[in-house]
Amino acid sequence: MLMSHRSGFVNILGNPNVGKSTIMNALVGEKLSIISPKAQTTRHRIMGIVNGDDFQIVYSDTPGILRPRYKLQESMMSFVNLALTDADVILYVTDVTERAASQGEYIDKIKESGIPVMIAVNKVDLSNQQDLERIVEEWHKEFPGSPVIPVSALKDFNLQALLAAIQEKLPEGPPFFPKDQLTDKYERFFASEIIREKILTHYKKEIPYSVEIEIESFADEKKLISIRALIHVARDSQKGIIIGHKGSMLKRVATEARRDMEDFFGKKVFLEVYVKVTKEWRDKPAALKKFGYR
Ligand SMILES: Nc1nc2c(ncn2[C@@H]2O[C@H](COP(=O)(O)OP(=O)(O)O)[C@@H](O)[C@H]2O)c(=O)[nH]1
Ligand SMILES: [Mg+2]
Repeated sequence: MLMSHRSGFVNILGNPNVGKSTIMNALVGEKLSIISPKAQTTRHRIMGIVNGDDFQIVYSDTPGILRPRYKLQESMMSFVNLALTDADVILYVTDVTERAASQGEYIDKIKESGIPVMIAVNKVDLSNQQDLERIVEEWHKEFPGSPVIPVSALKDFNLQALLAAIQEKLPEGPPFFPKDQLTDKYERFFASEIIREKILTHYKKEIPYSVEIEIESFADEKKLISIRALIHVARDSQKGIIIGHKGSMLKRVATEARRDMEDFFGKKVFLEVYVKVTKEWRDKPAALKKFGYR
């Protein structure tokens, strides 16, 4: 008898900073999506594929739900809206600090979509039993019939229950991607994201939001990967901030990024990083297109 196969797109939606990327990485078992305490860390839709003998789950991590203030954010939100149209299952991520009742119109869009929803209440390590029971109850009221699963992606708590609930909702069907494929993105993308994560970590205020990384060249040679990256900033004044006193800041970014790249690619990396001013790129359609936004 042929074993039945299940496969589907599980799209991860929710507000900024609730832990969507942390959950996807934990479920996939690889650090595909960069994570930071700052909102809007994720700018693209990133797929993470998990394969078993009889199933394939294609997760999509998305930027958080937001009201766009510039063109880059409009594009980010278009990734979110797209994720609402092609999901087999919506994994709505919230955390213990959010209230079900105050989620706004996006929740209505999710309900109207008719797509099966499951709710992951993340960061339960920051809550207590009593509060948690109330929060779970509120989400049950908001989404009657949908599973509400408390998890901590950071502490790896209850992710197995989440996975089991997801698998139960997967439709029957053949795999969408080859069974050894992990993601829809190319190596260059991950190289650029690793650099952006360092910038999110080491710079304050508007700097991380004004930066885009371009991988000018990526040469995978026998023993080493040679990467040349450009850090685009939106204004002249930001260039000096990125570089820092005698280049100290940029050096730190490059060193830490190189180490993470070596972990990620499992190979020695030679990394060169330059800074370039691309005036107001966040509002320039041509620049956005070049950087892979729609
Ligand atoms: N305490 C706690 N923090 C978490 C948990 N999951 C994620 N975080 C933190 O929440 C912040 C935002 O995480 P991220 O995955 O980037 O959120 P996203 O914007 O929804 O993708 C980061 O500082 C994470 O380390 C969790 O289970 N518990
Ligand atoms: Mg994210």
